[in-house]
Amino acid sequence: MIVMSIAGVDPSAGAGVLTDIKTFQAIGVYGTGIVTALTAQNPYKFFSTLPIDEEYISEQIDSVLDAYEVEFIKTGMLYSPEIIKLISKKIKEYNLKAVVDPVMVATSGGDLTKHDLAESLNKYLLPKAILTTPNITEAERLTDFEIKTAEDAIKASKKIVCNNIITGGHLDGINTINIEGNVKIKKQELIKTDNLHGTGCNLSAAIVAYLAKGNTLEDSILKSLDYVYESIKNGNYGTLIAKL
Ligand code: PXL
Repeated sequence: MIVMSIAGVDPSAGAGVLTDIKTFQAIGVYGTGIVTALTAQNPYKFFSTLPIDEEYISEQIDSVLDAYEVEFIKTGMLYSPEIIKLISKKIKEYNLKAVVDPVMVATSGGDLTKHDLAESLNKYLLPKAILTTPNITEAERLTDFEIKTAEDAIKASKKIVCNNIITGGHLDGINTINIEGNVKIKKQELIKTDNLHGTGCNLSAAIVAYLAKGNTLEDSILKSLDYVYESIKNGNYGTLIAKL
């Protein structure tokens, strides 16, 4: 089982492609990684971004898919509307099943893009996705609708153009899952910590790994919520580290 992450590189390895690969490995699938941008950052401070040319992102994708059979991918930081359009084209070309993490702002507060990506995500990428995994802020941007309560989250989930989970880290741990219009709530205990950097990346990567292992979309989401919860409890080093 070979999966793919298309995302940015966080050199501190808490977020982006590096943590995605660790999550894939921890769940037992082989991860490949396409780089959309380099960043200079640590969990507490975001310094800068260096985007990769679209042509070169395209070549990375083609080079991996030329050799490997991949069914499930996730997308993270995509940086620009042009890159979003490119990925949308590749999903169609290679018939990929994509989980889209609609990354717009880093946990540390750094902007991961200069652009307003919500419009192009809605127009080009989400209609082709099997799931999107916004947090509250991202769901608000995608829907232009303010989320203050659990009821608001349900309303927003119905406005999003594809299956979605709106994560509840900033809503008392209330995760809102909408699959084919059926909305379910999964509440989780919140863990007190100052290190949540990359937890969104790990969630979408875990979902892809569980899907590749043959789980249904709903089971993949539920197992991934547990996975990320356990990971945060263990210090959020991106993944669960095998006990030696
Ligand atoms: O968690 C969002 C995210 C995604 N991708 C990259 C990041 C971050 C947050 O810092 O750096 C590369």
